[in-house]
Amino acid sequence: MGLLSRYMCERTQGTRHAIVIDPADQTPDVAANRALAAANAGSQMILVGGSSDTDMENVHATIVSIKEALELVTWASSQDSDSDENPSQIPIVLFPQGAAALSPAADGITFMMLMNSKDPRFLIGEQVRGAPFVKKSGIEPVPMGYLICEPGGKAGEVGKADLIGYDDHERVAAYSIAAEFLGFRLLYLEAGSGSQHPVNPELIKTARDSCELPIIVGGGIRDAKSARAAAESGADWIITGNITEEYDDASELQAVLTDLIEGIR
Ligand code: 1GP
Repeated sequence: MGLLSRYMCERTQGTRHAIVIDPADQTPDVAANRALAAANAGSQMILVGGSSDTDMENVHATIVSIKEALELVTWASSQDSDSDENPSQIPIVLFPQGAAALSPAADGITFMMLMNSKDPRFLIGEQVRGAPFVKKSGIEPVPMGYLICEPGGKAGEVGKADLIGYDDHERVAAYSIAAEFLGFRLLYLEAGSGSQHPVNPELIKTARDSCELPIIVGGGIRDAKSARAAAESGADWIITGNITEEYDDASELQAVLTDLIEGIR
């Protein structure tokens, strides 16, 4: 297992928080400021990707910009012996819509199968298309099962997902077991970015009880309360995207994320 897989799949660290930055929604500079605010608030990973309008160019520019900003802060904090911030340890990980939105500058990639897609493109097609690039660039692939639950949002539409129903415990359990049997290292339960409600916490519990895989949960989590509900149900990672884009002021964003992250610890 590579370094990034070990970092992402460690289950003994309690619930951790990551942000997802969509390069289609912001300039690389804005993305870097938001990533910095998240790092300072205690986020432990930056995912980069989106369901549409991302390409090699905007993904790469965004990752390079975030990387430079985090490195600069690392340098500054290394000059200050009292500081315990070390954002350089926060990995920047591709969370791609497909093989046409990758970058060699990332630390790794969630190499995923949208398990409940009805389209072979998202089950195996994009993976085959992107695998040579990942191999050549040397970025670490972290095998991940990706399951889209109701309401599903754009990710559900674009990915042609046969959505997991709000209360469909039987199906989520079966997929969780299959994800483990297929050798994935992580299982991501997605409600869709900007969704009206997050994944049902009871469904998270079922997934957690059905397999040994670390569980990532995202979509529609906009406050400390829903983040805590997901954490208490067994989520190892909580992902937020949209709330990151609601604040142009970095200190305001940092305060909101700090509150959310404290809620899941
Ligand atoms: C995207 O689940 C994440 O995969 C983020 O969702 O934008 O609703 O936080 P939100």
